[in-house]
Amino acid sequence: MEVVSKNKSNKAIKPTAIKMSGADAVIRSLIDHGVDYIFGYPGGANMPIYDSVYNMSDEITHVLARHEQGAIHAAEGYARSSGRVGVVFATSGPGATNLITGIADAHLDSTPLVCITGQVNANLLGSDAFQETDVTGITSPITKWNYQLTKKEEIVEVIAKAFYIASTGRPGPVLIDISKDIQFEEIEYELKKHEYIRSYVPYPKLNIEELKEAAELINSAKKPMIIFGQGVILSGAEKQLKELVEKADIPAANTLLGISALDTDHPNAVGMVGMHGNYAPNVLTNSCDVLIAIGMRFDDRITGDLNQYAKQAKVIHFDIDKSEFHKNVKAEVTVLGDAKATLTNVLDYIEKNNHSDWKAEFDKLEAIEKEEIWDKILKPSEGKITMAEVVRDVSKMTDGEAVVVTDVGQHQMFASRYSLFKQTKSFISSGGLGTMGFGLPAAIGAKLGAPNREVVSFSGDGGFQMTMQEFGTIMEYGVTVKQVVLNNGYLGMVRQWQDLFFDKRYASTPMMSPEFGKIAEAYGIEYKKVEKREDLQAALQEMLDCDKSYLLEVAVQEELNVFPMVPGGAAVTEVRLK
Ligand SMILES: Cc1ncc(C[n+]2csc(CCOP(=O)(O)OP(=O)(O)O)c2C)c(N)n1
Repeated sequence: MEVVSKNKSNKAIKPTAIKMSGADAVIRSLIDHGVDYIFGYPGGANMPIYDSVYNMSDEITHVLARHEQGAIHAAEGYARSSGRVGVVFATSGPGATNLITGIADAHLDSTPLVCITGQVNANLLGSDAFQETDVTGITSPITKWNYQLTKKEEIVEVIAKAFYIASTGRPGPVLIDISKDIQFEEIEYELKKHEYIRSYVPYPKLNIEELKEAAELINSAKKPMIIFGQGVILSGAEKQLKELVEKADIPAANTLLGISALDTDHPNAVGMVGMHGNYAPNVLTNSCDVLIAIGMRFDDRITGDLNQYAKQAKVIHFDIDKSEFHKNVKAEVTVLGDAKATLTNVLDYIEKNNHSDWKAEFDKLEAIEKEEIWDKILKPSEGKITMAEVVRDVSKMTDGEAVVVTDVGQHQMFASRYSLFKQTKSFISSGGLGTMGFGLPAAIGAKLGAPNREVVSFSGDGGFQMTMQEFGTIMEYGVTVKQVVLNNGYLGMVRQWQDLFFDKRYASTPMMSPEFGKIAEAYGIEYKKVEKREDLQAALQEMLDCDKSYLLEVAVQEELNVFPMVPGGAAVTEVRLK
């Protein structure tokens, strides 16, 4: 059975006034907000809502995950590949607390989610009732907004508000906790669009002075450098970024989540900044005269030691969230607004320029990185297969068109460094929270959010074992995900740190795995294991050609480290090549 979107509401909101139960109103609202998939898990406190899903199952599809964490990562993957809001259901108590990791993940990565949890009857609140947890209390620091619904009249409006808040401005997760009693009660359903909340200004008015100041600095810069983040993708500003990069001829580096906003092979693309980013953009962050940050937040994995970060540069910070300004890095000029709007408007003031000498400095350092690192891991003449080879081969074989999903660890860094991209929204990874177990469920959601694209998910043997039960979801819904497990027999990234900073004392990082082939077989998923380099390409081709889900296990070099590396707390110029 292949799962396809059933919601024919055409994403338009249709006002209707009709009597129905609170639970029916929840589902009707979702349908009218254009939701086609709900990822979730039922239980006592959301049973009426599930009964309504059953009623309206010809208009909306519920995807039953095998764990609420799987459901929420799937919703995140869906949101990231489709650019729409992901929707998750969980029951009260353990159902709700199982969502926490995913909510925190979505919060740090600005992923729009509407999470709907069931809650005990309103009259039992505060009595330590069965499966009662204070989920709005627990999630208040990790949601953009949350609300406990105990009044039936508020259901429709609060859901509309949730979609509005989750998807506008800087997106993020919201949570609505609905007491069970009002799910049964009858209400008058009439959907209204929510487009205004007092003191919430998701799209601030552009300030022309800021734009002019930014343009002036960019025009006069001799060594400008752009660092772009996921803000570009979230606002759909890829075209404007490219225009800016080309018109002013500026070298442009990406953060981990900025990957794929600009084609990897663009002549001005200089790779990734940060702990395992590329040598040139890391080192030259401390040589540029103007640093233009677009939709990124100067995370500590990007900056290393802030006291030694870009001190020589005048910083221009484009962001939609003004609390990001001067938070970590002091900016000379701040430009508040949605990246698409600010970049479109700043372009009017940007002069054509040429920075070939400056770009040549990047080329020089890139050549050093390639010689020191790339050749050894992309074309090794001996030893076991490397993670980098697998990632690069998949990119070549999919012509850079696949959606690459990763889990967390060394393979994530190899995937981010060696994948090639030609399309936006093509790299889905847990950035801010670094959540192991994210990969497989996120890949399921990513496929449902972008059904016409090939989705290839890379995991390590450790992270894969955290959520591999989601093979059950694949089995049930026939979602096609190509899952590659890069098996090094270790919790590789932690082992790398033990190697470099703990005298190779491998405490609890060697890890046994089950026979993955048997796991795959149990779920009816195709499987192959590759151990020899000469078999790799054929195995990858077989996986990519397969029209069903596939698990490919690759036995990779056990103790290979990811370089370059800016050690934690070091300056970006202290980036190590070995
Ligand atoms: C939920 C969670 N627990 C622990 C960690 C710490 N951690 C980061 S990477 C890593 C090792 C990952 O090992 P594996 O999944 O085998 O991938 P590899 O690094 O070998 O590619 C660990 C334990 C984490 N990021 N997330």
